[in-house]
Amino acid sequence: FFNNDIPEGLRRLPGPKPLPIIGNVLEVGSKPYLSLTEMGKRYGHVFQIQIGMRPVVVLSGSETVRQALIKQGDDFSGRPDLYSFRFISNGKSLAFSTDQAGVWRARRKLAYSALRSFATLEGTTPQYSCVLEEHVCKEGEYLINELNTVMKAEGSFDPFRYIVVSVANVICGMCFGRRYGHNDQELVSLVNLSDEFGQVVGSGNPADFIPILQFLPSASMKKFVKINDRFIEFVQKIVSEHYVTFNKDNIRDITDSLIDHCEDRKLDENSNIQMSDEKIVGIVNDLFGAGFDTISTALSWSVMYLVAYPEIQERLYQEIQDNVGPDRCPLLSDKPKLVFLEAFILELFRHSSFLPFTIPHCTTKDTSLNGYFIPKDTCVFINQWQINHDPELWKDPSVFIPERFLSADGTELNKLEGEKIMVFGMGKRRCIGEVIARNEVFLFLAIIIQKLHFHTIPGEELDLTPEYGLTMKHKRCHLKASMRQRGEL
Ligand code: HEM
Ligand code: HJJ
Repeated sequence: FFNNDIPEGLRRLPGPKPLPIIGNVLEVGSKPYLSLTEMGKRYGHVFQIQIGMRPVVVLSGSETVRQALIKQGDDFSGRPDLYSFRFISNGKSLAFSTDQAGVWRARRKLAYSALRSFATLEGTTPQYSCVLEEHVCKEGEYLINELNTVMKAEGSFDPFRYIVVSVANVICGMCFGRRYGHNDQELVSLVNLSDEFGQVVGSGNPADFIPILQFLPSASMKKFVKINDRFIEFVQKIVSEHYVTFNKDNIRDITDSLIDHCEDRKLDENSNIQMSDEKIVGIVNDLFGAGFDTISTALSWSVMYLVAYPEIQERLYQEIQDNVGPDRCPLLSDKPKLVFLEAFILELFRHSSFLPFTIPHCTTKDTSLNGYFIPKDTCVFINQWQINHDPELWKDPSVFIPERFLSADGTELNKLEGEKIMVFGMGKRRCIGEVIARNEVFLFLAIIIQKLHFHTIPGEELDLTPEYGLTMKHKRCHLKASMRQRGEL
């Protein structure tokens, strides 16, 4: 008997019947990207479930999602007030907070311009096209040496454990102007907690929707609060050091540039956007968190796929041998030639869909979609996994085939096919790190495939089942790697 008032000409949202108190929690289960994809087949591309007492609209289908996030972008650009989001950056995160449109837009612009200056633009070393390239080439070399050392000492390694440190160092370089050793416990222990972070913030966590669960003791929630506290403490310490050594005439990194903007804002008397220094400098939390968590997940999955498909790994190696050779570091300017690597990355994004849902959205006003009424402040899940596995869009969607993104003769990338994939969201809330992410994944992969050959421990099975979360990870495992001999094959 809730909201019986549907405006004339609009229909009530379809969806499964909710149980009292828990709603549809049981049907959603532990793999929402699969259960909500199944429900979409029955109820269509716009349907409603109830998590606890709270209605949630689930969107799938490329056209429907495009309509909502692009054509009706403003209506769907909010974030819901979810319990777990309150602990991220003390509730002041750019990506997860319920900031009003004006404040969010101003912060997003600051984040963009900071990333541009310290990733995309040219740095001080002329041999590199941008700061990002410089960081990745340096960290790539450290990573190869580290893996070589660990292989000699232990005979196998946990790929995520080392990749995440290298990736964190790239974003640390841009955000904080510093790097950490592969055995620095302060960094290693922090970035190795990201699986538990993602499991709590993943779309559909019952504790976000059912208030009584927030009062019951929960081991994962307790851990989540602790992870966020550690994260805040880690960043805050570096930020404080930056304030002490800050010099307006020498902006060293993203943290400095955000500190500098706090001054700008005070000078700008016409500005009608009220923002605390904390909300400005706090942007660096999001950039650092997003910068290490997403890319390390993408690269760790890549290595798993290389091991699962040895013939693909050989073809990638051969392509690098033929177009870059064994001696120099692969660069972004090699991208047009390394089409199979590009196709591999696209298929990795599509097949793994390791970011199965965007961050939850929220309607900012009463609206409608495909003729269904959606009230203001409704939580909206966007099912990216469904789009990437939709049989209407893809032939054999469950099979890993990089060639689907190449021309028939295998020499050209089919860009249009690649644009059907959805992993960075779209519209007003789309990822602001997309270009950096695509370039960083490309460069790291080219560098490690050029130097290393990855394989399983003989007799051990490879498990490619994802564990559900905001970013889905594979189970931790051990692999082997050997150095490619110069001129091998
Ligand atoms: C938001 C994907 C890397 C910064 C998002 C969203 C997705 C996404 C799906 C949410 C969109 C929505 O809610 O509709 C990815 C993927 C990455 C990646 C797949 C890597 C492969 C990065 C990097 C950065 C970054 C490297 C920054 C250094 C952000 C920020 C937001 C965001 C700040 C929040 C935007 C907002 O709420 O307005 N990303 N991302 N991401 N991403 Fe990324
Ligand atoms: C984190 C892992 C974190 C933040 C942010 C503030 C900002 C993944 C998607 C988009 C990227 C947007 C952001 C992701 C979250 C992490 C991540 C972790 C603490 C954080 C869809 O990034 O272990 O701690 O604090």
